[in-house]
Amino acid sequence: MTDNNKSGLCEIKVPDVGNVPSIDVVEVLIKVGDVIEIEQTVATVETDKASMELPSSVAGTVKEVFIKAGDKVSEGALIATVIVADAGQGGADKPAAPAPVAAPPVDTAPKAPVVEVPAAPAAKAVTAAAEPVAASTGGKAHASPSVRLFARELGVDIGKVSAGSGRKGRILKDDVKNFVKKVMAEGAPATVAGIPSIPAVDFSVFGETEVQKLSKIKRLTGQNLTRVWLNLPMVTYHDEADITDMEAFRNALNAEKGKDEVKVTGLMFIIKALVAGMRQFPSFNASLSSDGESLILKKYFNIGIAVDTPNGLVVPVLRDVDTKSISQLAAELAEKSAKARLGKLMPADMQGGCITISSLGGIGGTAFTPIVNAPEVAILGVTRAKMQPVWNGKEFVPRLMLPLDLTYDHRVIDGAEGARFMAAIRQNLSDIRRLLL
Ligand code: CAO
Repeated sequence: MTDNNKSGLCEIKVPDVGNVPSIDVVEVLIKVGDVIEIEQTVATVETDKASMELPSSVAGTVKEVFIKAGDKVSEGALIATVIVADAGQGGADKPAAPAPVAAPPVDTAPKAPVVEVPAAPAAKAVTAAAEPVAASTGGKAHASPSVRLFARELGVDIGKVSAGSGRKGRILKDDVKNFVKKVMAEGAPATVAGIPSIPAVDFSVFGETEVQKLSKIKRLTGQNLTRVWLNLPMVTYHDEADITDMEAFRNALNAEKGKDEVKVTGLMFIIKALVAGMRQFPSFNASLSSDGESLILKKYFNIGIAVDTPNGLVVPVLRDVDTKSISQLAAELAEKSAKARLGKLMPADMQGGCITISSLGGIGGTAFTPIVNAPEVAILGVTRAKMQPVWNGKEFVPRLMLPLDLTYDHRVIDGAEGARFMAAIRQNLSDIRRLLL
């Protein structure tokens, strides 16, 4: 590996790091024109077993660099050429050092014969390298591979850790820890997609507190909702449907039912009105392909129903609702929501939905903005119906009005299409004879 020459141009090469066929270059710490010292780290590399730094055994000016972060190299690969700066410093006391000669200026030495210098006679394995490592901007930072690895594990760009407290300004683990503490105290930038996280607050300073673990459902729902919120440009459109006649029919229907039979709620009619709307506007019964290039239209009608349970929100799916009667749907939802509240739903019970309905009508409300249950493209929110005076052209008449909230993925649905879809649902509910069409 080492080959002395009087010219002053030295080649730094990858040394033998233990008969490893492929070595990953993690960082290159020198660039053309840098003046480097003996033992200065020129690159950090990793094998599947260890991370190590490759120090230079010559001092001088870097003429050319042949590797970059992310490269895969092997023993003997050329790292850089260096014009030796000082005849007395060329590593005369090191076996790998070139014969000391005065270094010519950088731009006058291109043809000089070269001396080969193994980069890391002193390279030492410091830690197991388990994960692929992103290229860092910390090329100038003076730190050992273990400290660099520690910083990477914490997501810290070591180049930003300014003052190293070690010898000659070397960055130590404590410097990285102190940097993290400082950033946290200043308001912690960059977590999800570069969005600043909410700073941690010690609430006990203000009064008594109690820590309660979130249920698994709540944690998973939270992750999913955050993902949807960050990925989908959503619009919520509000409208009201006159359900006076529908309600009269529903009451009559329930009056006919025996006391053990499941009562029909307005939700069953909403499901039917929604499905009729999806038939008319197929882009609502669709999902965007993962590359965002096409729309996958569904020919089946499965409706997810958000169910409130003691452990959090779950969404059982009623399948092929277009083929089922109102009474069948009522019985099926009663069974699935009971299962949901007992925590007995199976994953298959919650898969395959086309659109979700989130009904808060049994609780109250005038409007809300539900979040789309992606990869579905829309969700219909429902709040409490109430009697209102409605102008019929001649007089105000009391009508039962149902507030509806449609949130849709604006990448798939245009505003006008959303309004037309909602109008269709409103008409279907206001005159349920339309559901026969
Ligand atoms: N306006 C007025 N009354 C309503 C109504 C509305 N929009 N919706 C329901 N009601 C009435 C029902 O008719 C019923 O009255 P009676 O007891 O007199 O018959 C009562 O409120 C309770 O209804 P319900 O909520 O039990 O039944 P449902 O079929 O309407 O809803 C279910 C079933 C499972 C959707 C509901 O129980 C539920 O869990 N809702 C919460 C959903 C949720 O948490 N969504 C938020 C998700 S965040 O996006």
